[in-house]
Amino acid sequence: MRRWKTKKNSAANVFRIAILATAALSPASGALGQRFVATAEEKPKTNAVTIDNFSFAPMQLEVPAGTQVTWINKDDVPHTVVSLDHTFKSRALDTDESFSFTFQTPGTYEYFCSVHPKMTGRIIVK
Ligand SMILES: [Cu+2]
Repeated sequence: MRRWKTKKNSAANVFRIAILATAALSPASGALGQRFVATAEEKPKTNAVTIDNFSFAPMQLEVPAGTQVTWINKDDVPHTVVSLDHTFKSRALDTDESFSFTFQTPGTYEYFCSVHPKMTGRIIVK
């Protein structure tokens, strides 16, 4: 009777230790943790404006000061990103090329494409 009880307890303990070891060593949980950290660090700092079908999307973007904004050209013709007050100015961007600018000073930044001046956009920095 007593011997049977001891045996049962130790079997339960071995089972519990095995579960803990599996959780600690699981590569899946480690990768998941890393991906979460990377996302949390990158997300607040980057904002993207897509150039597609001769327009900027979103046309107006509001970001906190210190944010880097990246424009990427998804059209099959070249476009530029030029601010009205010349705070920033890209070269001609071919398909899938991008241009980035970091906005440190709060304000409203109107910009356009110098190749197609009817293409306009606005970045509002708070
Ligand atoms: Cu253009």
